[in-house]
Amino acid sequence: MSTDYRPMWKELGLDLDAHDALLGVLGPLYQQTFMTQPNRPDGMKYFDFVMSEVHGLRIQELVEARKAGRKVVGAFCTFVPEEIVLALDGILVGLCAGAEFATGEAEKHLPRNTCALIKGAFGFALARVCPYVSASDVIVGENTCDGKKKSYEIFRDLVPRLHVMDIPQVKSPEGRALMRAEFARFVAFLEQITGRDMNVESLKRGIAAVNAKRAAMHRLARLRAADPAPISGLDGLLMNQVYFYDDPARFTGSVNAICDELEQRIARQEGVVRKGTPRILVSGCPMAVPNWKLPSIIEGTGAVIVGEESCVGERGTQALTDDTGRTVDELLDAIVDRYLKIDCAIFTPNDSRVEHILAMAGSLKADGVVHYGLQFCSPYQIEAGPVEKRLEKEGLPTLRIDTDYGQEDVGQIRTRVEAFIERLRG
Ligand code: BJ8
Repeated sequence: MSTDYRPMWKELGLDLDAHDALLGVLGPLYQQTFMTQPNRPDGMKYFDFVMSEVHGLRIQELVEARKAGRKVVGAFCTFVPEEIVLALDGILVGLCAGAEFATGEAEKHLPRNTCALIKGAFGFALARVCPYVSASDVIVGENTCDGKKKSYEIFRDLVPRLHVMDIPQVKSPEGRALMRAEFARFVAFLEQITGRDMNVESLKRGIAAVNAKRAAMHRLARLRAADPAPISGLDGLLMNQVYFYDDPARFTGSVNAICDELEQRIARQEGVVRKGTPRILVSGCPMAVPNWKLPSIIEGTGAVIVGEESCVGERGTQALTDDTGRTVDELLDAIVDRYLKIDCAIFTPNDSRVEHILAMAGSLKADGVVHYGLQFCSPYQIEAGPVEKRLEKEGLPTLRIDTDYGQEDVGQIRTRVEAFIERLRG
């Protein structure tokens, strides 16, 4: 970052010393994880720039947008409908929580056996190091897993404004009705804080912007099916992570520019690894910035990740919203139908998730699946057993890794991943 953003961070109420400490870790980690990769597509320079300015230029844009009267909505979950936020001229940003920070402080509010994602969210808010939390006019929580649901009762006191959305746990007609009512309540809430009314045109514009973003990610996913892989899994994950921060139109353009480049690479049979390199599909809990631990280990062993069955990945981007409705009600119905397709492990039963993993593994020509569970995440850790059984039954080797954001188990995970890759090679 060449500009001095300290006055802006101070105005946002950040603890400048703690924030310096955070950036002092993130910068070198990014350099070491991403910039040492060979033969990256040229278009990744844009994403490197976004990441270098993730607490700078992007925050400045949000601050300026707020001055111009727009509202910034922070969210922790892919169930928060961006179409609606955009339709009311808001900006949706993901609140990452992909690292440990001020864990001791977080554990004063939460039991130690809470997943790292929730503890990370608390740590960032308590230590005042996240400019996205500070720049949000409202944060949306969602009643998904028990950990999140109960922790929002405490989180409410740590942030200026929290709106909690109830999310069904069963994909039944009643579950759908609940989601429909909650999305309507979200519309009313946003209309009240933005002072705007949603109409067919604005909602169609919101749907078009988000669909374009998703379609670009679908194009990227199709290109990642090529062998040799034209882009690394780390870079693919990075694009999925930036999805949650960047301006939607600019992001869409940048992903499509990389896809143009990848198409040329594929035509030349050029890859980031050799043809025949073991191909891994990662499945499970979301990996938010700067959670690059497991992908770094996997790709460090000489395999390549070709897809992410994750909310920071294809679970989050998988279906487009039908935009053919002629009234706000019809369009809202279509939004609900789209979000109800998300196969998060909070649903019971959640059979469509394993079908989606199998479909992804088939289309991406994955040789094996690494299932990633965050410790103390009951939904994904419990679902991992039946998922593994089914994938193995279908002939898809599967490795289950349960971990957190700490570095203590890196050596042990590397040994297990190496043995798994050997199994795939065999
Ligand atoms: S739609 S996956 S983003 S809820 S890791 S906090 S589930 S204990 S993140 Fe998620 Fe929405 Fe579902 Fe996606 Fe709880 Fe598990 Fe922690 Fe988790």
